[in-house]
Amino acid sequence: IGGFFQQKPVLKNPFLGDALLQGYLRRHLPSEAVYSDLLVFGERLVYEVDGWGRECETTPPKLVTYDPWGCRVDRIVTSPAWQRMKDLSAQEGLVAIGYERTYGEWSRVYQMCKLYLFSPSSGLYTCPLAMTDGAAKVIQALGVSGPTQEAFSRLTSRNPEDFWTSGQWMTERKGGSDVGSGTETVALPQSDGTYRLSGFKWFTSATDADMTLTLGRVADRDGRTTPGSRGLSLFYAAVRDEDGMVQGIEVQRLKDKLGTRQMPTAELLLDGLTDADCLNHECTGRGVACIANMLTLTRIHNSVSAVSGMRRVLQLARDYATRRSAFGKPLKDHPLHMQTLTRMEVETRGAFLLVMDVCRLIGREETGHASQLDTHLLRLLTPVAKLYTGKQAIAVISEGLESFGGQGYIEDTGLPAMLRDAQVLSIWEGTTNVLSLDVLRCISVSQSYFLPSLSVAVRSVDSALCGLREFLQEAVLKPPGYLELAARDLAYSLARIYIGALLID
Ligand code: MFK
Ligand code: FAD
Repeated sequence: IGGFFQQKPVLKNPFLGDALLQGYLRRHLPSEAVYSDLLVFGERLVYEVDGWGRECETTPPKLVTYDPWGCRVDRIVTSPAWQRMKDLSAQEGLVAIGYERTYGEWSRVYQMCKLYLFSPSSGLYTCPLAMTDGAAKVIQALGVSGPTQEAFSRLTSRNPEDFWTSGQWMTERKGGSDVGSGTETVALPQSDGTYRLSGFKWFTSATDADMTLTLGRVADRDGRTTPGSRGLSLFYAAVRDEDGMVQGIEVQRLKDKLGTRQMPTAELLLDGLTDADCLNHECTGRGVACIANMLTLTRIHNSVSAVSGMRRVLQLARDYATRRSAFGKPLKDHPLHMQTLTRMEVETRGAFLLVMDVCRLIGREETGHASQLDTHLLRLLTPVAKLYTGKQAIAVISEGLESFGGQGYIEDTGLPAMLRDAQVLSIWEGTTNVLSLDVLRCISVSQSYFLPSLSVAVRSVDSALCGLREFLQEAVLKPPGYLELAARDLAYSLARIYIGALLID
């Protein structure tokens, strides 16, 4: 009954369909090799990888606690598609590109553009890649030596047989934002110079990782530890034996999550995890400062994923607007519908330019090209981009779902998962408020260089910054707590001012 069947939206090569991305690369990295790599990768995503991404969603990971004979095994079983994502990530150099630096200061932009294409088809494999990249950066910054030598080469390998992923175990039950006072994990020094870790990690994503970076408090001979952030040290541990089994760790359970269901997120009891290496021996108690490089990079990855989610929903919505008719004409001929899509487009473009600018800055910093201004801008704009795009992604993807009408709400179209997965972008790697306070710390503690750095970078909207500067000067005279309440609005203003400048530029 009823002969009409609606055509579904069709995914096309995301590189070919993205004029802004192509234009950005033409302007900054006009390389034939990069162009053709992204073009071919875009084809592979459509015809091969996107299906694996769906498979990751429909075959979520499971925890097997015991083997048939009652022995505790704590094995996390992931889908074959998830395994293929790991191999593909190595082959395509999704972490390696950032360290090979074939394109000098533009290598990060190249890597992040590739991840931007990959992310919506990746079945959330971009999450372990973000942490892997962050771990490699921390290790590189602290000096690749001893046990981390092998780890670094595996994290940055293009060979699937050698490639490792890393976890980032920071959050404990007492505190995820406030890891400084919330971390209870104790590290007992061993006679061979390594540490034995005991504690409870409350959220650990992509727990099938080969290694991890984590925080703990070194205990003295009497078992005493230093409280607060000053007592935290950074540890590296390879978490599996040759058979892939975890050692000294109990996987208590996998979280039952709103989204990111493709990926295991576990609660881990560190029950005497041995052979952990302290990565900041020389400056014990600098755990947060030492892991900050990981936070920077994972926050950039988060921002890339946020924009790519917006771009994907828009590409599908635009295609659908040519296939679906209402009131006698295709949706694309309804001005109000097109206005809605155009507003999403502007949001997405602005976010893309902001995020790419942060990628440009980190590329400059890593290759020794960064001026002092660049370094300050990178520190300031990383949390700005993360907090802003994390929230924007939820809004734009939600609007995107509505553009498919009722079908946007139907599970097996794959569309609802996009919204579920977007919801986490503003929570993990620092919530909106916590990052707003980070931005506030940057600009209020160091007003003398952060605001001027922004002002030079965005000359065209200097007057807007004047207003902001005046606000900050006046705020000092207000009651305590006033500035903190303004932190979020301040961070949003910064994001909008900067995006405005990039769009005009
Ligand atoms: C698809 C993409 C997927 C991405 C991967 C997702 C997987 C999920 C992974 C997670 O969610 S991992 C958990 C992430 N957790 C957080 O992001 C914690 C959020 N909380 C904060 O960021 C807090 O602000 C912070 C923990 C850093 C506060 O801790 P403290 O101990 O109160 O830090 P404090 O005193 O502000 O800073 C200590 C030092 O670190 C200072 O250095 P100095 O002592 O030299 O002054 C800071 O300057 C430095 N620091 C802190 N944050 C920094 C930083 N340096 C550079 N960049 C930063 N962001
Ligand atoms: P809380 O810190 O308790 O925050 C609760 C609320 O209070 C938030 O809205 C926050 O913005 C607000 N708040 C806190 N402090 C302030 C303040 N000073 N001023 C104003 N507002 C404030 N962590 C890991 O370490 N590794 C992982 O792999 C990992 N994976 C995750 C995967 C998923 C799917 C999720 C959801 C989380 C994951 N996390 C992981 C944890 C995540 O990083 C934390 O949940 C996050 O940092 C927030 O910490 P919390 O849950 O303790 O919230």
